Amino acid sequence: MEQNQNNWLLTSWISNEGASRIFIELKFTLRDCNSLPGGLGTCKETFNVYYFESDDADGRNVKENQYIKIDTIAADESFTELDLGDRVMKLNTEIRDVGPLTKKGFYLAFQDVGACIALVSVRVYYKKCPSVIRNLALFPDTITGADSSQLLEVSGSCVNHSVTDEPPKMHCSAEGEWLVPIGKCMCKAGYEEKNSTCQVCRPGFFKASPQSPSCSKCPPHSYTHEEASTSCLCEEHYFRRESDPPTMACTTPSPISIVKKGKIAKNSISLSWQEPDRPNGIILEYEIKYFEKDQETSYTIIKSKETKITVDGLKPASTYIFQIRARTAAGYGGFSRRFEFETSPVSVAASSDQSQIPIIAVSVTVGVILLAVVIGFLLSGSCCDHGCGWASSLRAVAYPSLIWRCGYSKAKQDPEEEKMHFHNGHIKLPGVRTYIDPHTYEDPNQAVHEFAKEIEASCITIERVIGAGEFGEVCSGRLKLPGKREFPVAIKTLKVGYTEKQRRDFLGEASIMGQFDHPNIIHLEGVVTKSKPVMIVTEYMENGSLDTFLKKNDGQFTVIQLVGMLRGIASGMKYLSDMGYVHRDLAARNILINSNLVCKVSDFGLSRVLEDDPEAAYTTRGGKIPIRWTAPEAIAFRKFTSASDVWSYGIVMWEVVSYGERPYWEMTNQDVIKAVEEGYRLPSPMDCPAALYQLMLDCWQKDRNSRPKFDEIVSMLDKLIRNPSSLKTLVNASSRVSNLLVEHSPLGSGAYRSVGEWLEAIKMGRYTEIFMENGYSSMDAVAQVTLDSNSCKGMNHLVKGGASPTSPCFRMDIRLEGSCADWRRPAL
Ligand code: Q7M
Repeated sequence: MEQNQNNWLLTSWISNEGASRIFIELKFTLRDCNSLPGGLGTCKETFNVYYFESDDADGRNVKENQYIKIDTIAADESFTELDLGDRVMKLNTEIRDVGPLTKKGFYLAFQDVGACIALVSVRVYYKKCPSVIRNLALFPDTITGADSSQLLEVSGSCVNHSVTDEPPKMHCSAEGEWLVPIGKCMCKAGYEEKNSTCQVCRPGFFKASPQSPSCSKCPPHSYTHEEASTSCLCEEHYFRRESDPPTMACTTPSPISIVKKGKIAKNSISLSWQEPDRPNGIILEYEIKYFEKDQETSYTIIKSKETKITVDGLKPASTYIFQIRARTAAGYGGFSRRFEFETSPVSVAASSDQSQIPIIAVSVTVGVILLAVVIGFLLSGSCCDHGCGWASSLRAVAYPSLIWRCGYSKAKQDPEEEKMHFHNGHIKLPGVRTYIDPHTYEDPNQAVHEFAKEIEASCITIERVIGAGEFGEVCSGRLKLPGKREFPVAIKTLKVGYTEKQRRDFLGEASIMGQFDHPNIIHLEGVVTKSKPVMIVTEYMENGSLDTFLKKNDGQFTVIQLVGMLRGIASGMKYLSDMGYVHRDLAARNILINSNLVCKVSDFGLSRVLEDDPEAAYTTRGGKIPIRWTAPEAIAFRKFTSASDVWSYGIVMWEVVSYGERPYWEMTNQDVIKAVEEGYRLPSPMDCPAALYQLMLDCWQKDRNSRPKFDEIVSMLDKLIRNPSSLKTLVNASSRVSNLLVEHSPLGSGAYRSVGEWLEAIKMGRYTEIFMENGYSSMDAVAQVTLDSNSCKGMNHLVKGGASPTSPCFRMDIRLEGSCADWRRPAL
């Protein structure tokens, strides 16, 4: 109410953060002078706003007259006493801007010359064009210009994996809006635009140049396993000209189009053909495939370096189909169409073709030699006695190169031509289907595609990680193949960043598994090699590995169920041994079991070396062997055969019947080797049918030839299943000492005068004190020992009725039989 009011309110220093135009928004209330009794004359309805620029907070003490006035602010709305009574406040909002600013900051000041005013808020701000990606170029946060009509030109930078020939530009208006974009960036080759970023082309897709709009699927007969591909590689036997664009499909060389017959005899046909007109490189050789008409599953392939050949060894008066293809450095071209020629009839040939006689003579001689060699193999048991058993001698017959090494000369054949016989795509050996070591393939990729189906990654849904394999994660998931029902699968993946060797080893496993087709062998569904990650897909086994499963379900199965599992494993092993495949790491941990309790032989570890098998121990020669499961001859001199697999099978039987107990418990590998060598064997598991334990002992015969064969084991188990009462007889409890190694080659009955002497003899002298403390001071007392399997559960320790619960648990490796005098020499 006083005259000449001059009240100032000053803000603290405000940084302008680089902006040259700032905005001030004021919110205030103001009392209507008319509503003030007697206020007229002194009362004001406006106030003033000033600013003062300074680079720092020192400007605080400058005089009021140095402040620059921004404006006088009047209220749009004032309020009266009446409004006050209603508690209504009329809030005014006014915005002013100031610029261009030239210093780092400023003060604001408010001057009141007699108004009834309440300044509710002051908001100070500037405007910017926010960072944005437009046309694949990134434009940064840009503070608007000082002038209210100014447009700022801003350069953008191309986002990751994009390029441009004209740097993109845009304009930032004073209001903070982006205007008028010029120029653009494009995703570089191998990348495509998605959501304003450049995304890598997935394996199987490519983008050849920045100008192409998006990644495209590899054209027919080409592939890429890499991300960010700018082109696709041609599949084997397919080519693309240097001058062809990468969008063009790969094609085979133009196949041989004309095949002419030359001389025809009753056993032979001469053929000639023309080199293809666009051979795609120098032709290295031709492959001639032929078979008797309507017997396509059984064909022969011969090779020739020339454009002609005489095919002999044919049947008289028979029609043959011929197809020829060329091979260049880049691979094989497609086969020609089929050409049909007929040999001449016998009568004509016999009279007119005298020249056939020496051929017949040679053929007969060769046949006899062949027979002799085969018989020789059978008698000697092996052709190359240095570790390649019967299976490889069979293989030797199939592979001409091996035949040479084994001292068997090929039948009359042009050295330029090699002849191979096939049946259903496999090398033909009458009546035997043999396992082919994928290492015999020069090109491991060929091996894997020979034995394993390629699965498209899009058919697979990965659901969960269920474990870690040597090359990457093992997952469970589902497979939906076209025209088939979806079903669960296990998926082994090859981790990213693998080496070429790791990929080869990883897929080598699929080349092995893919050769097997048996209900008790883990079934390979296929492989994913054309995209990443590379995967091996097998059927899914709900219950995982057998050892863990049995431990989890201790004592839960009937004897028949256990024998059923063993029967399955034996049947799978019979199949593998028939195929000539030696497993080398048969153990319960390598058996998978599904929800129907069907057991399937598999191999979790590496297929060849057992480096990653936790059970594998180094032998003196540096190899790695799972000692507890391995036959003595395989440990001693690496004689791995189906007979050594039978030994391991016996150990698996023991593991199964004892629900996953560890063979030889915590004995060291060295002690195991020694004990087994001295003739001791695992004792019968608890409640084990005598017939099963007998079968185990048979499998553990030192002489490998005396061990049963897998087919005999299968028949034996079948017999037991058919006649369940045969399983009722359990191994006599008194003769069964769960933790003892049983001596099977009697070493004479030792008579010991004292407990100490006996314990020394069995290398358990360190336990003498414990025996004494627990009252076993005489051999008679020891003879009274009874087994109490509950006292030291799981460890199978020998405990006498009176042993105190605090007495240490220990193992006593002896055989208890009748009186003290009868005891055999204790083993360990
Ligand atoms: F057939 C044989 F035994 F002769 C043979 C098999 C020879 C050579 C190699 C192989 N390979 C082989 O068995 N591979 C293999 C693939 C998948 C082994 C195990 C699996 N596998 C499953 N099928 C698993 C599974 C599983 C399942 N649950 O169905 N591996 C696992 C796993 N589950 C690894 C860790 C954890 C869980």
